[in-house]
Amino acid sequence: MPTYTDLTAHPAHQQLTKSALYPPDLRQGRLTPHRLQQYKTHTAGFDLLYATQRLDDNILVNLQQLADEAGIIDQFLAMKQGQVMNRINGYESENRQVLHTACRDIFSASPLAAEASAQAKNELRKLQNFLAELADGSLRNHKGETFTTMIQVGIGGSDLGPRALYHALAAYSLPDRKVHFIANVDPDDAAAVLQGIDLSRTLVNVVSKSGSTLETLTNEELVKTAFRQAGLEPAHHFIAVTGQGSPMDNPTAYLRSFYMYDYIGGRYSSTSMVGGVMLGFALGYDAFVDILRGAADMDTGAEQRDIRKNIPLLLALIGSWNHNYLNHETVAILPYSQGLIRFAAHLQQCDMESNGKEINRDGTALDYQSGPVIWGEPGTNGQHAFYQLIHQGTSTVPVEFIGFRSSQYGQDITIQETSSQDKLLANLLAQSLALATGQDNDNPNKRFPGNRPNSLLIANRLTPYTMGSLLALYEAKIVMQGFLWNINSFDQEGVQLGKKLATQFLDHMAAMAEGDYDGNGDELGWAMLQATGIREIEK
Ligand code: G6Q
Repeated sequence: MPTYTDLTAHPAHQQLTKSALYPPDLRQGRLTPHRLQQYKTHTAGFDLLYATQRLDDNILVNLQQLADEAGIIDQFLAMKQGQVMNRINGYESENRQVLHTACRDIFSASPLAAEASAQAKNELRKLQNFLAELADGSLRNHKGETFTTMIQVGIGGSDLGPRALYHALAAYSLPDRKVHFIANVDPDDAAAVLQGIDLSRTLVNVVSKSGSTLETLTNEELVKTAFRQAGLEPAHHFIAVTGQGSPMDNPTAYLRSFYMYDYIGGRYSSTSMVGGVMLGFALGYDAFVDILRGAADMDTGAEQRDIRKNIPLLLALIGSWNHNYLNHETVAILPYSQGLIRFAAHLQQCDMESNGKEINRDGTALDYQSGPVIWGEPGTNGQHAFYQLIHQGTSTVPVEFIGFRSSQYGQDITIQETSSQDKLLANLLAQSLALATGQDNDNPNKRFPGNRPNSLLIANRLTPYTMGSLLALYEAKIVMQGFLWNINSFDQEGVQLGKKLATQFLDHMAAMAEGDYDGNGDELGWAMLQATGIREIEK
């Protein structure tokens, strides 16, 4: 049973605090070819180059000690084996297991959480049958035509990860298959998607673990209305992915129903049926299994105790070094891959909803920083936008670059002896070096301070396998940081207050619509409605 200790109570913390007074300087020749070779590791298809971090061997030894003292790997294994980790000791909490890894622990004869993996395999069989029916034509619309389009309706964890993966892998889509997403309760989101779609050849995949999310239920109704107006029966087009026993767990109302289980958190659910149904439709069953295989390999690699052989663990520790010891507040995730256009948005949720916590697992206030602010956009676009601040701004932004040696489509052009992919990669390498080494100049305006920490994750190509691996890499990094910070990375109480107040505003609006106006009891709320001009109130 792992012990839960605050970061500041570990002996290695004292060492790291001292080392942070004089962190290694990356300028003036310190970044050597030898260092580039030495500070490099490999896990499940990815190389991590970290020579451009402000680290040395001594600090790496201390980070290893920190990982050992915090029992990060023991906790990671306990999580994978099904220990109840989603809890705050002594207080009411979700009190659940955390078993997203079981969704892909399906390739070994002895999975770490056998029951959860068996449930995952069962859902996979259902998915395989469903996709086979679509492929062999036994499942068609009322006119005997195949389904070509899917709309996924869901929000938060039921949207961001699956959407990021779809964009990442759209290059491998089956012919004549397209997916659209509706998440926002803003009616313009649905209206824009519904424009120009042939609903008769469309499946709607409604994804909600709770089956009670306001945005998703509202959008489901909105899209059902569009189907009815087109003379189509929603039950012949709508699919549900939901929790067992949820209000949406009603197989007769849907063409097909799939389950996700309560031990899988929304933001960790992309490899469950939350992502599986849509990705299987778009890419085919085998490609979805490849995603799972990549994730499973990374999950296994993440069990390695030597931080220099475990990318997620090393990234988690480097992240803590930059955040807790060098005091950098944010992390930019900058993929040099157009496919990863939504990946930073997914990580924003996965990381910030997991590790944006101010109490430890006993409910005591932390006296150190937990999760950093995460943000990012694909390069090279970002270079023409916000990189100015990263190079010369007054805040230091640690960067995690991601790149691939080959493009996905392989459609390229050679101009002046180099391909577009070469140009992309040249920019990626240039940014990493420029941030680390900087450049002196007598003109202060042209001076680059350098010493800006960054690392580079690189794989051969963005495929279903490497996408699964990359997803699992970040999922593991995030939970490992949570273990290190002694926080519960698996709940999200911080979103509740906003939901409660939104319900209160909706009650006021409904009351006004019925002429049942009563400004008493919520003076601030009524004043907000009035001040913003959303509702005029005469008192
Ligand atoms: C993720 C969160 C949250 C959740 C959405 C959608 O970890 O729990 O983003 O995924 O609120 O919830 P439902 O899937 O229940 O609709």
